[in-house]
Amino acid sequence: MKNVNILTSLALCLLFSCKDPINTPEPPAFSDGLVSNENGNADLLKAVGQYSGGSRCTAVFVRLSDNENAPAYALTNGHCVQDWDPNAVHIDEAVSHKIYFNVFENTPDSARIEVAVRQIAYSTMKGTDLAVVELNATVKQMIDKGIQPLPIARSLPAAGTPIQIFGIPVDNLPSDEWRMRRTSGTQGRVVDKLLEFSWTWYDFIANDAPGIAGGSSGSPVFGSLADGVSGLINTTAVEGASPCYLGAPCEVVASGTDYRAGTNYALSVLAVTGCVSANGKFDVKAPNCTLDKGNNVAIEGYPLAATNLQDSDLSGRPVQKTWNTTVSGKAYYRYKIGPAATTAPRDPAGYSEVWPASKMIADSLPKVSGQTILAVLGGNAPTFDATWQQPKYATVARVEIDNTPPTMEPNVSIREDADAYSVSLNFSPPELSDYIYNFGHPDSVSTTNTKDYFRYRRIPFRIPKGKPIKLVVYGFDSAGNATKPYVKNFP
Ligand SMILES: [Ca+2]
Repeated sequence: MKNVNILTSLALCLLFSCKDPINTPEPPAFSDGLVSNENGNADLLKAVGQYSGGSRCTAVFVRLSDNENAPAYALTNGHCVQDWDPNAVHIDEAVSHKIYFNVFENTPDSARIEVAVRQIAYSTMKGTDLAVVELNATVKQMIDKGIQPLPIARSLPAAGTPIQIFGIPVDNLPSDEWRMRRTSGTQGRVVDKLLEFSWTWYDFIANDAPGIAGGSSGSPVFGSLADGVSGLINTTAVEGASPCYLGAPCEVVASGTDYRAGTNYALSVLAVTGCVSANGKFDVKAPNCTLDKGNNVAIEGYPLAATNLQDSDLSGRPVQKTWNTTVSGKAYYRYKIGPAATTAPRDPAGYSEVWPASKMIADSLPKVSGQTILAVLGGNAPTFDATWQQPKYATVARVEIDNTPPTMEPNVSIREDADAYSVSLNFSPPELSDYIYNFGHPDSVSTTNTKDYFRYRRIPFRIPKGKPIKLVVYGFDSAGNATKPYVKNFP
């Protein structure tokens, strides 16, 4: 009987390619650092490649179905493939990107396997940071190149359990070390709202793995390799000069925001599994697909940061005191506004009555420092119904109310030649995002009355030699708060 059973299961294996995970041997264990594939022991990691688009990222070839004639798909971050619009959803857009697979420590550049990206099947930075890219190859053609797809996990690793991450960091590394590295750590808590730059992300998972750097974006996160890809690394808190700005993601907490230096964040990819059609193609309209389908209003007019304690800033420009936001793309909308800590765009409670899109959102911006959120739902029916953009997919704008002076002083470079001093003013957003300056005879240049000052246009200006000259410079943060004056007397 036993022999018959073995024969039967072998026959089944031939028919079904033995894809049952129960029959999959546990993959080998790897150590942190560069991954070598000398004996083919890391062959299953050929599916992790370097994404080459506008920037360098990591991508992973995943199995969406058992149909080997279907297109091959890889997952990476939205920010690796698209513009940085915080509310756009991109579907089926052609690009000229590529992915290099087979990038191990011992693999020469000539042995990398280059596969073109046929199109962005799906990409968004709205609520998450996910791209599904369709490769210019079928699953079978990838397998014929020696690259097997990795499964998508059925659940996230539990908080507190070990995770491992495979990716190709490039920052501060010579190009001959742009090779796959493993890092490991512990699956952390799920963060309800994570903020960075203009983005608002939900349910990202924190982790503590070291070595995440530029190029790691899109790196797959695994509990065990056999379980498959559970998430993708998208950001890390390393450049913490200004929390919640670019490179410094911050978590929304009851008291405001919390910047946790050294923490990485990953998005879940579990939802991708529901977005596959019967023929194995990725399909955001598939009945079980919960990804944002882009049935959304567009909004514009709000600033990234603001302070409205006065009517104008030191340079004389009027201060934006309201949301000043126009809504387009749908005939009607509902909205809500409030502090990030207490405003949940995905919660249906608290949205306004229905307004026509012709009406601008002109509510006052708050005066109190902190992150404030505007969430908008749009629809073409005059009353809110199932055809509308649902709260789960609300369009979100975020403004940082910042009432504090820049944390940096004006950054002034002066070069001297035979006739003049050449002055350039150096930017460091968001703390030094704008400058005004004036110079002239020391008695004629006021440090306090700035109405005659010039806005710096990123072109160095020249101060002639030979007479006493006073130079005054003010810097501004992105909200418009001014530094103390920088004053220099020449010669
Ligand atoms: Ca400030």
